[in-house]
Amino acid sequence: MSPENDNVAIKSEEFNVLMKKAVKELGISTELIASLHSVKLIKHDSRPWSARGGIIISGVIFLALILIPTIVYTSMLYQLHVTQWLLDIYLGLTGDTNTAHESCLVPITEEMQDPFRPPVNCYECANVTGVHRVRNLSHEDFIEKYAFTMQPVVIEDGQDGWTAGNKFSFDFFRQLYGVGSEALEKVTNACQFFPYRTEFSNLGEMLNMTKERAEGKEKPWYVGWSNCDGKAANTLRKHYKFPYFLPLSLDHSKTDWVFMGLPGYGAHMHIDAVGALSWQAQVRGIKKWMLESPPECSGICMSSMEIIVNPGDIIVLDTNKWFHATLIIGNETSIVIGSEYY
Ligand SMILES: O=C(O)CCC(=O)C(=O)O
Repeated sequence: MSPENDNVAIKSEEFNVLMKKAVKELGISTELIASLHSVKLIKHDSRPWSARGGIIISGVIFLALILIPTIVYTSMLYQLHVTQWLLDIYLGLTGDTNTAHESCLVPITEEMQDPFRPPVNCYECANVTGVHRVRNLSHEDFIEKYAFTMQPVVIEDGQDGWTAGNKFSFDFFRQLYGVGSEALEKVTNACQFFPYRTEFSNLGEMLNMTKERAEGKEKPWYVGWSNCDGKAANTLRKHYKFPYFLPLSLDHSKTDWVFMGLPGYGAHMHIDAVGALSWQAQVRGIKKWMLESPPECSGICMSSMEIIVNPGDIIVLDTNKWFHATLIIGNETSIVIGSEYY
């Protein structure tokens, strides 16, 4: 027993002796004594700490340690997080309607996403036996067979008529996002940057690497970034067209993604939680994609498959349902531009 509880026990013993005396010697009934205001106060004060403040303190501890983290964590996982509401309020006040480039105030890490993503409906991949390679893909076929299915497809004539293959290079991007330019400032402050295994913390640092390193003579590098700058987007779009097989009736993200890096490197195995499907145009270099079906589809879907994507190809796949990793093969620096649709 604690000293406080000892004290309480002694006091209530003394109190009981007094009560008995009053009943026996003065003839007062126990009900009358119990109804006295001062007795009520004494009884109240003599309750142990745990009975007085315990419930409130336990409640506070429960809220602080269990309930609040659970709500915040769960809401972050489903990207309906409080920060998103704050962001919406902010966007409403500022009149900015393009939310596609806004990043969450609390970053959601892959470790948090993977174990809590919604499970895949394995019927969607049960019939997938490999990657389709097609040409002349009509809007109707794209919608019916690929747009929202788990069937990955490479559209081999996807970049016909584009000049990006001749224009995009490390130097092209270094000029597009020149030191001190508005485009670089916007991309640094408002877009996403994936350093993968490099030490770069933003696009500016990456584009500032030495010529030797850019050419693969020093440390390796592979990075990705989203372009949410309007002027830079206009320049990029001079060299690539909206993929011909994508119907305009779908919702298309205004944000472009660029992935660039040296042979031998790529993205580690992961699954996305972006709620959109993506297309990636392999502008330069050759990229191998390794796909794995999610563990809940083991025995139902092909466990893994590989796809080689060549310059001129566009790959479409649901990166929210397939675990995926990439590896640049061949000798050339890989440059990819892509975007998302809903
Ligand atoms: O293109 C890559 O190397 C990685 C792309 C990727 O992981 C993604 O789009 O989620």
